[in-house]
Amino acid sequence: MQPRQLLPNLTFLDLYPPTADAAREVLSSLNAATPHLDPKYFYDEQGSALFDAITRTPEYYPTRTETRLLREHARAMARTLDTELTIVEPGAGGCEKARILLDQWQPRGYMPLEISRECLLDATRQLAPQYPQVQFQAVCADYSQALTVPTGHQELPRLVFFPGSTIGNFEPVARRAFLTDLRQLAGDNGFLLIGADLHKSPERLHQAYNDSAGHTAAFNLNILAHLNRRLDCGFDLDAFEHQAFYNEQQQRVEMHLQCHRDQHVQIAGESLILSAGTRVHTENSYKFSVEDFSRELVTAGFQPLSCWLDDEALFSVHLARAA
Ligand code: AVJ
Repeated sequence: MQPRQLLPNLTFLDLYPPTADAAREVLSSLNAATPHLDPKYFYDEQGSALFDAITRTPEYYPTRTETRLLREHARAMARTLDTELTIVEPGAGGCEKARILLDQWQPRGYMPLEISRECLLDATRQLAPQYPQVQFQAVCADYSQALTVPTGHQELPRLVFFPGSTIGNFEPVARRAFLTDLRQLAGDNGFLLIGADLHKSPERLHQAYNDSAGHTAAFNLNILAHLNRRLDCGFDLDAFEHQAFYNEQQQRVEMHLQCHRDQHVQIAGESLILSAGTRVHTENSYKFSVEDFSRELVTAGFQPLSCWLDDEALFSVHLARAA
């Protein structure tokens, strides 16, 4: 597939995952011993808007804390990097955080990878004219399936940007593999700038994932609404209830959808029954210590360069280079 030229400095490559693949994946995860859904299915246009609403609640500290860290330290980061580069961002969403780096770094290129085609197109069509000196290569893709990106000739060093503590969505074994994939993506002369949410009181975490306006609940339920829209499954959203809690032993926040009424749904041409009392696990959000996370970066082939925390030590941003 060839990239399309949308603007003088914006190309678009559509690798949107085939619907049949999504249907089979959803069917098998709902049929598993622990019924679950991959959190990537949160993010259609509606889900991205709901996540945005979450980030503006007083309870949800990660986004605003990380944004502040990036704003305050972007210049120091640029000095440490001391090279021209291309930013590659898996799961870029609306590219809000990249804007901070675009403003303060003047990179030569920016390549967002995003599963929601609408978000990606809206964001890059807006951004590209505002940064005419940056080459934008938008790629619509499920980065959890294949973390490979188009390469040009005479490439500049890449900085892989993975903010938001999305790394916390991965189970420990998968996380290790994914960080190694990010190391591959960065290349031997590349860098990684990554956000990791930190351990804190269970009360604070509970509030962040149970905001009083109900945006997190709506976000969680939207995973079913999205699957209805995309795959015509026939979930009755009223039969499900949002649950989020801190699992101390696993050091993660868990989100679930508790089913209160028998559900007959259709996926990939098959019927599936979710009986009352079934709980569908929709997300894990692991929390870290700076020391543990730095060690994980080393294990994945990175050399940590710097790490920035806010005053309350709520959130961490790590800069590393390929070792
Ligand atoms: C996108 C994974 C960083 O775990 O905090 C927010 C998603 N889920 N509220 C997180 C989320 C519920 C978020 N990440």
